[in-house]
Formats: sequence, structure tokens, C-alpha cells
Amino acid sequence: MKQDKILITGASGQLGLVLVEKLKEKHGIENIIATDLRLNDDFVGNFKILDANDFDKLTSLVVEYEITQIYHLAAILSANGEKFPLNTWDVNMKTFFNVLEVSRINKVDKIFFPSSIAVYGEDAPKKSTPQNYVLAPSTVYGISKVAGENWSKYYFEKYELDIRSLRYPGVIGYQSLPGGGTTDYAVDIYHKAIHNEDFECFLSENTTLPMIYMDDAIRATIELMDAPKESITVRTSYNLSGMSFSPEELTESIQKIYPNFKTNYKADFRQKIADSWPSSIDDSHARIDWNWKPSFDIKRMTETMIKELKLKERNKLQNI
Ligand code: NAD
Ligand code: AKB
Repeated sequence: MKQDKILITGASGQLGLVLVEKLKEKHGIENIIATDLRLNDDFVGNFKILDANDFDKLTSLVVEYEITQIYHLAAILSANGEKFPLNTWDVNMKTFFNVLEVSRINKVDKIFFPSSIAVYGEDAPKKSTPQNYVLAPSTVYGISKVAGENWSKYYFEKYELDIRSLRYPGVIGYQSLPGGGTTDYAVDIYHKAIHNEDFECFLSENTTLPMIYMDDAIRATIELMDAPKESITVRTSYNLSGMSFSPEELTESIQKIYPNFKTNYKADFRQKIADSWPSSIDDSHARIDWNWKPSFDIKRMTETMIKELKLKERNKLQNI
């Protein structure tokens, strides 16, 4: 079997940092080319600075390293996206068109495109939101993800480019801080808890959103990319579910470990975005087509987050 050579855009981001390590383990460090606008200082392996808007540089990396797969993570997320909508559209769409065209021209075998629960708008059913429902998002980020999903399907049907995609819920991990999304509070809260500080939440206490623990999100990505081509029936993007909870429920789960932990609520512009998103997701297509099953619930996630963040903190102090 041919050895895959994999390029990742947005590799220094929240998901990229973890995905790249998994891909290095799976395919060998020499077969992974991580790229981003900014270098992650601790990175071990092949790292190239790449603005994914730069078609020529992307082409030269794909040709030089004989790339067979691209994971295109680079994007501007929902909350930051609303600050400069036109720039968000430019970045999210141009980088993806570059990946699509460079892949088509150079015959890249497989592409991963991350979509989001942000593709849904306020008219969609909140609970167990179905895979196939009208996608009418209220953010420029959501609009760019809907467009990306449709272009993925177009390139698959017209050029047989094998693009696979997941609609991630909010992803929660200890490895880094999140990059400007509406679900970021669910990571930030743990950083306050381990320092015995109160947390100020930018969403109201009962805003329930779909979330997923990082390990599950990365495992889903790899399982989808490994699935036989004939089992992939959704060529826009698969709904993916991990768990659903509100800030109040997350606070309660942290209080089982830190009984004095307290969250104060001060909703800001992100509340409106969150209110337009589903509270839970029907991911039965993913479960049927490639046997998706999450393994982290809120309790296991909280225990793991606190354990890992405390460990990181201890290691940091020891290295000072
Ligand atoms: P992030 O913001 O942490 O990382 C994105 C990375 O992209 C950053 O390191 C940034 O430097 C890089 N980037 C931005 N513009 C770029 C450009 N022009 N060229 C190259 N790199 C550029 O985001 P993330 O949380 O790691 O998300 C990764 C992908 O997953 C994104 O497409 C995002 O929309 C999607 N997603 C994430 C979540 C989540 O909860 N984290 C949920 C749903 C979907
Ligand atoms: C965001 O909040 O923008 C992301 C997402 C759910 O797409 N975490």
C-alpha cells in the first residue's frame, strides 16, 4: 500500500495541535507536514509557515512533498468572524478554494474539511437537529461552512475528489485555548476552576449546546477518513454528536471536584449566536455509515480536563 503524505493547514490551532500528533503516531513523523500562519514553538517534525490564501506556496508544498491527503483546518471561527465579516468570508472561502483546486490539479487522494453545528440557523429544530434540514445560519462563519459543504459535494460529484467532512460541535480539550468561537467558555471555565477562581460566563446559565471532548473529535475525524469510500453516503458533512450541556450543568460537574467553584453570568454578543444553534444533534448517519460512537460524557470529560490541566500546570512550574 502507498504511504500517505499528509499536509495540515491551521495546524497550530486548537484541533490542529492534537490532530497532528495523532497523525504523526499513525503515519510516521516524516509523512506529516504541519502548516499555519504561526509556528507552534514546541513543534517536533516538519512545520512550514503557510498562509493558505497563497495558492502558489500551497501548490509548491503539495508537489514537493507528494501530498496525498490534506486536512484543511485553517479558518476564522464564529465569534471572531462576526467582528470582520467580509474578511472572514474571504479567509474561510479562499483558503478552501485553494485547497480544492490544488487538490484537483495535483490529484490529492483525500481531503478533510471541518464544518460545524454553526451551519444551522434559528429555524432548525433545537433538539436532535436532523442531518437534512434547511441550513440558514445567522453568522458569516456558518454561511462559509454551508458554502464549503456544498462545494465539497460539487467537487466530489464533478471531479471525484474524495472530500470528507464533519459538523463538529464545540470541541473541548486541555491542550490549548480555543480560537475565538462561541463555545470557548466550555474550555476557559476549567482554566479558572483549577486556579480556584470564579468564572464569568459570556453565555446564560441555561444555554444548552452540543459539545464534544477532543479525543472523541479527533477519533471521529480519523475514523471518517479511514472509512471505505463506498460507506460514505453524506458528501456535504456529517452531523456529529458527543454530549450536550448548559453552563450551569458544566459548573455543577466541576463543583463535584471543586465544591466552592462559582460561575457568574454576563451574556454578551455570543449569546445571540448560541441561541441560533441547536442544543443537541442527531448523528445517526455517522453512526450507521462508519459506526460512530462517542465515548466521553460530561463527567468523564470534567475529570480528565481537570487532571490534565493540573498536570500541565505542575510541569510548567517545575520547568521555571
Ligand atoms: P483555531 O482558531 O484554534 O485554529 C485555526 C488555525 O488556523 C489558527 O492556528 C490560525 O493561525 C490558522 N489560520 C487562520 N487563517 C489562516 C490562513 N489564512 N492560513 C493558514 N492558517 C490560518 O480553530 P480550531 O478550533 O482548531 O478549528 C479548526 C477547524 O475546525 C476550523 O475550520 C473550525 O471552523 C472547525 N471547527 C472547530 C470547532 C471547535 O470547537 N474548535 C467546532 C466546529 C468546527
Ligand atoms: C465556534 O464556537 O465557533 C466553534 C464551532 C462550534 O464551530 N467552536
